Amino acid sequence: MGLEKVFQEIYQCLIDLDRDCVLEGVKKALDMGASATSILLEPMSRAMNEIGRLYEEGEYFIAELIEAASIFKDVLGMLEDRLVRESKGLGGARRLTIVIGTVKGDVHDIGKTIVATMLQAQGHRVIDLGVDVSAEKFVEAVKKYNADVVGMSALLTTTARYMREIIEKLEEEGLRSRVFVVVGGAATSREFAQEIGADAWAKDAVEAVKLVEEFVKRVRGRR
Ligand code: B12
Repeated sequence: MGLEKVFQEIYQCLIDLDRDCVLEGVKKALDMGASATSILLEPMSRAMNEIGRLYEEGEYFIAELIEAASIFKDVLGMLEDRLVRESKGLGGARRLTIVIGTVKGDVHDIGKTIVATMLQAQGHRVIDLGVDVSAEKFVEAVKKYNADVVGMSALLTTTARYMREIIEKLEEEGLRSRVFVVVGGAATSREFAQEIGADAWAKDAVEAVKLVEEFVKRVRGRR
């Protein structure tokens, strides 16, 4: 069986909320040489989008979303060490301090956690503030840890708007120009990021890592 077929199996098993079948598929994919990153960002994330769509259509309810998230977290736990090992790390390059969190009113944390794990695996110091994080908490953490990067996640249209308030708060405190602000999550887009005055947007964790790497290169040139 080809890897594509196994990925399709993982995708379908997650939509069917069949935990054992998902875990089996993941093991099979690993045996066939798939990377943890590709498993998480391809079949697993695609299935979550489809589950979201089914919820929107009224075919799935909150209970199904909770179950899907629980299966996803099992897989994340199973793949975490590999995710870290797959990362090439920064070697001698400058490490950054990154403050990351899901914004106020929002409890979706799977994507944010993948991004945080991958950035940490790159050798950065990552302060994960968790979910439902207020502007005050972001500002406090930027000061306390002397952060270089602020990462904000939002999956709800309503909470994504709150990101602008966080950026304004950073401005008020005179911190905005000191930090690179990157946003992500299903409720955001490149245009949205521009609109609220963020520095960058990433569609997934791989892109987030790339963005921060590019930023590291620029910072190294300056400091
Ligand atoms: C699982 C899930 C839940 C779970 C979350 C569990 C958990 N611990 O996270 C639970 C059941 C709690 C939940 C609750 C709700 N949910 Co929900 N949920 C989802 C679902 C199906 C999957 C999300 C997910 O985990 N995806 C997988 C991860 C890997 O992807 P990701 O989060 O997008 O992250 C990637 C990128 O976006 C990016 N990224 C993410 N964060 C960041 C941050 C930075 C800095 C960067 C650079 C990149 C980045 O990188 C990540 C990895 O590649 C989505 C569907 C969807 N399309 O997203 C709906 C969805 C987000 N939920 C939705 C809704 C409506 C709700 C509820 C309001 C439902 C209700 N009536 O109660 C509540 C809100 C609760 C709250 N206050 O937050 C809607 C939002 C609609 C909207 N536009 O506002 C969606 C889109 C479903 C839908 N299509 O209707 N939900």
